[in-house]
Amino acid sequence: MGKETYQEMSSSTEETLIVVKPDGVRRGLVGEILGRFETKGFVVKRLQMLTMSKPQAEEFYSVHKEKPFFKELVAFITSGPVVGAVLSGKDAVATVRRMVGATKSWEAAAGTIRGDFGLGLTDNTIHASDSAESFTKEQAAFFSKTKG
Ligand code: 3AN
Repeated sequence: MGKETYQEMSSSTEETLIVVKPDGVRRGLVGEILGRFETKGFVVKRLQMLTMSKPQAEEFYSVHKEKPFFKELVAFITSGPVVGAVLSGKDAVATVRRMVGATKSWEAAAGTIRGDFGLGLTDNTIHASDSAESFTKEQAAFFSKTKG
């Protein structure tokens, strides 16, 4: 492998956060979902199952606080345990979002997680950070009670 190729690869390695939502956990999809990311080549850097408190969920979803569906979103994400994972790999934010698929699961392409595992909107199986800035904020909110 040439030096340039190596630098190009290493410079685009980044991290992102995925959260398997309560519907995904209830339906037993945690292993399947994490497996897809591992098979793709992402490395799991942090992993935690927890049930978010209301304040934690409001912090986690703070970018959506003016949206009409904010209350519904907070009520849903706090409705049961979720599993959050920090994934590391090439172009992680954009690549993981492509694997997650469109927000409306019924419109999400086959082969994506939302496209293959559900028909919901609020209950759309999985959350994934949409930018490096969101990742930083969401990781802090998600792991606020966790060390390491
Ligand atoms: P995504 O998760 O695809 O980035 P966003 O950031 O537009 O979607 O919305 C955040 C979350 O809010 C979505 N995952 C979905 O659960 C929920 N959501 C988005 N739009 C609506 C809506 N119109 N009604 C109810 N919930 C919504």
